[in-house]
Amino acid sequence: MPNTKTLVIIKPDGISKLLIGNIISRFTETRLEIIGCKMVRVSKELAEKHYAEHKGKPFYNDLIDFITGKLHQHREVMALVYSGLNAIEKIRAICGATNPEKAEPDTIRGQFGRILESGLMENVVHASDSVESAEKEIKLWFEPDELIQEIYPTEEKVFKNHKKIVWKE
Ligand code: IDP
Ligand code: MG
Repeated sequence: MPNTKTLVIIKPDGISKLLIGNIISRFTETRLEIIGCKMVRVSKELAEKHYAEHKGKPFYNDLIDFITGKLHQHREVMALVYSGLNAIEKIRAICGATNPEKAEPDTIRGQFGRILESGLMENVVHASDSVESAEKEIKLWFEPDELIQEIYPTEEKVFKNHKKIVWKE
């Protein structure tokens, strides 16, 4: 397998349970490289684009509430891009199965996930599941200049009347 990229999100339950360090340590064992990392307040629009494939499923509304932080004290998530050999498979193996009750106990989801009374699987992390979804997700969550490598082709565009917040002089 070639060098691949994958998007990881530490979900609001992972942030609330103070698991950022633990999760990144686990991923560090893979020796994959972090090429982007940021904290994000997830808008409904971003959540709906990210989980578009699940629209219409019984857990969809709860899933959107979950990822936008409505179920936790912490409204933010951490988004990371990992790069390296078999990145997608290596990261998903450490995350474990989607259902935390079925996930192996030595995986992140097996250790720290749970199923809510509503049935929603609160499973601490998201990780891309294929090269195609990784590209779609990375482009959704990150601008080109937020990554330390140019992993997909870019182009220069000039925006007129483009307002931008900068540090005050
Ligand atoms: P994945 O996160 O392992 O790729 P997906 O099928 O893409 O799993 O589902 C996205 C997220 O939706 C899951 O991580 C989990 O939080 C939630 N989810 C998936 N399937 C179910 C279900 O059958 N019941 C409740 N929640 C689910
Ligand atoms: Mg998925």
